[in-house]
Amino acid sequence: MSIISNNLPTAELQALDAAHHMHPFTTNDELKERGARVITQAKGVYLQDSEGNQILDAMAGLWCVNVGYGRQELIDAATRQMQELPFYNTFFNTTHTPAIALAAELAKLAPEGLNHVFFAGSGSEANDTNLRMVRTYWAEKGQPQKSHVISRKNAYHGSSMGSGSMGGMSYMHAQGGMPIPGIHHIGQPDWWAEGGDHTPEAFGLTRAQELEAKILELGAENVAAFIAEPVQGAGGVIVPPSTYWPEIQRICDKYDVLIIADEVICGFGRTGNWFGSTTMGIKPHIMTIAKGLSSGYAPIGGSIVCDEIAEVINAVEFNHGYTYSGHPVCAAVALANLRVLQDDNVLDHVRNVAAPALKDALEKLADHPVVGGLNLCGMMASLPLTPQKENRAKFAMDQGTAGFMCRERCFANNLVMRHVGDRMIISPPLVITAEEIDIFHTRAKAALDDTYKALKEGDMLKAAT
Ligand code: PXG
Repeated sequence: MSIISNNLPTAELQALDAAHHMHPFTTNDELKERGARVITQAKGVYLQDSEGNQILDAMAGLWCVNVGYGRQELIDAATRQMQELPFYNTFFNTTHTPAIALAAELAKLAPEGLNHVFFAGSGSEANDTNLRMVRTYWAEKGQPQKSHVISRKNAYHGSSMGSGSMGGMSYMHAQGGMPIPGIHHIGQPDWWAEGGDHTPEAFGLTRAQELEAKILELGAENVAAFIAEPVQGAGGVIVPPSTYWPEIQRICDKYDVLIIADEVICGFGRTGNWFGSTTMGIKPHIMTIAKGLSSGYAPIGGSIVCDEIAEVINAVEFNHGYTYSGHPVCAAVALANLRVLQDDNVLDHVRNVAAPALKDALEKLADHPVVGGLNLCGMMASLPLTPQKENRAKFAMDQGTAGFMCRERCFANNLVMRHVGDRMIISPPLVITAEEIDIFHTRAKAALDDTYKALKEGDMLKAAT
């Protein structure tokens, strides 16, 4: 077998990558032309690529490396667990201590009444679990018709058939037969892009009331659950107006509709609390977790389930599960991650240091002529780009063109900011220091300046009419 390592020249690695590796959410033929960026190592909040660049990762990998890269505690936990018991399943009346300990710890950290954990390998898998679990719950309660699930346009809940159907990404639904039947999508509470002349508060109420209208249209007796991210992440960091979640809660309570809070991004400190549900004042029946659960060091997800649903599901054989449900190595890494978050008081650091410093930095960036506002909740944020700051105008050219240009200029300034359409996304490791946030600010400002200059020179600062 030939050895492919970081010692090979970048071009050779890129050629091999293009020949054999199909990337997710990518036009692979275009990537082949450009060549994938090869990441070779990482420490703290910095990535290193095969050309030796030190890149500040303001995306925490993919919204997940909450404790930063290179934490020895997580590495040791994986090593120890691999030596002791690298794999055993949790089917057929067996269990093991990593799964036991992680479930118990999650029950302790979760809001009151959420005391049961069903493990999965990812957020997508966990949301597929949730879909089957809520339908099974109502069926076992003698209401099999109460099976419809309401979600939102531009939500992201994963990429498998169930989770992708519950997600509201139209470009995903265009491929492969999604959404599956029984899933419905209402409008999102994106005041910045869709609020027009309404106040954010009025707009939040209007969008929440779409849920009531949809429940009445379907018949409350047919609606199993509403699923939503407390703060939408992949949709562009959409922080709902303050009126939104209280109204959603009122409606779900009134019509006996379960709430699935998808905490895959919001969970484990991202919004300044253990869970985004706490930040937003939501009382969920199920929370989806993944990503920050293990800080991305090992693939693990799950559903934290309330007593009421667990009582019904535990009384029957729930014919569902994954080979890697509660994988011992992943569970051990997740436990070590939760220990780091607690022992290092990472949530206090977020509340007292990182989130205030990030807010300061982003407010300065929001003054930039090409930035049209700021969406911010704790350590997740987006800066929407605009050709016309005064009225939150969209660009006349194809959506995402300016965002892509800015992302490329971020890379050129050794910074990772992802773009969603024309919004720049920020979701750094939670352990980022105030000094590192200063560096983030300097690089982001340079990238925005470069983008603005290029847009001006290309006569691309025209607003859509
Ligand atoms: N729910 C939410 C809220 C997510 O953000 C998932 C579920 C699915 O998790 P898995 O582990 O199956 O990927 C996610 C994942 C992006 C991006 O480009 C975001 C996600 C995944 C991939 C890309 O922002 N979020």
